[in-house]
Amino acid sequence: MANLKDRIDGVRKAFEDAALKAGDAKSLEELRTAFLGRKRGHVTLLFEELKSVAPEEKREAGRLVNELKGFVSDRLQVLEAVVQAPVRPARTIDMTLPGRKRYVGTPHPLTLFQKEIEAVFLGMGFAIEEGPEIETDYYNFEALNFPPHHPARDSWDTLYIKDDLLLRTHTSPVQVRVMERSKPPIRIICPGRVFRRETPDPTHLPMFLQVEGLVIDEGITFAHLKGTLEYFIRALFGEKIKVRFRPSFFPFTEPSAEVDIECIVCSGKDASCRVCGGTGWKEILGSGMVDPQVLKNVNIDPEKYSGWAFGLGIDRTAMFAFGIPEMRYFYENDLRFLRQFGTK
Ligand code: FA5
Repeated sequence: MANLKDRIDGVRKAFEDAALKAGDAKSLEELRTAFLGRKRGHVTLLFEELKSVAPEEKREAGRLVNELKGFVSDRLQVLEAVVQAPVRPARTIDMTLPGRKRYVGTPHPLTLFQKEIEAVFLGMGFAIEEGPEIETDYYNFEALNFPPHHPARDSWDTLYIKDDLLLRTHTSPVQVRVMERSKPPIRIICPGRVFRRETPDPTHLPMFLQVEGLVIDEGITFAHLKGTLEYFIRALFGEKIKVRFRPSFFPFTEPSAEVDIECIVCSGKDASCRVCGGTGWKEILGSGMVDPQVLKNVNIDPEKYSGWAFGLGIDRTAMFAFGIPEMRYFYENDLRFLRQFGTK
């Protein structure tokens, strides 16, 4: 019996060593045959040996050999299940998939458009000037020929900070500041933000951008104003754009004209167009010959010098240039809108 016990331990050890090396279905099959094979399996042969064990030890010897057989079968079953398990595919990279796009910031469409405007005027020899957004009553109104309580002030619904201090309602105060500190010839544009008490709609905002233009020199006439503005509008919109000059009134220019361009949203075909109101035209700027009184206010001799000025709404003009029916889009900061402009 002691001899058989050693043989059982030896077979078990041999099986465990061999099992460590069996890594595929074929070697496991060979292992099963070597240990449990019907004729010459090591465990099977142990059952043969039971015949020669003394009768009183047979029961215990049989239990030990059966236990070994159970151990070998169970272990083989586990190992076979492991090698048959489906192999997970290795992680691969599909080089044909498009890459993930990282969006970088782009200039705001109004900034892009302002730069376009500036480029046209820089090309004509104009300089760029800036002025404060908080202005005094003098620069926003009085120096521009709006005496206190003048009814023309009502056309600009003004946001006051204190009695004499306000948010500028237009960029025209910058022309006064420039004329005060420089001598003619003057050829400038002044882009900037302006503020009015307005209810927003597709073509009106309470805060918007204007660009002011001013030319002062000897012999300047309305023909220069008309030629320059027509050239500028065609540079922005192309040769075919329809432009019209319409008589108007500003206290600081005489004569004055507003400039309309054809409604790019409906081309005059929609009687209920929310942009042009069905007229087919939309005003984009005010202009005129600088009133001699304004020149006197800044000590420029109106007998010697004359000049013209204009003030254009950048947002409203950009709306037409980009074919957008609604100016409020510019300020809603919706990335789906903003990403359509500039480099993507
Ligand atoms: C003026 O502001 C004058 N300072 C323009 C001027 C300058 C005339 C120099 C003569 C000489 P007006 O209020 O019309 O004018 O505004 C000029 C332009 O600003 C308009 O043609 C329009 O394009 C734009 N604009 C006016 N109000 C709004 C608004 N609420 N929202 C957006 N754009 C506006």
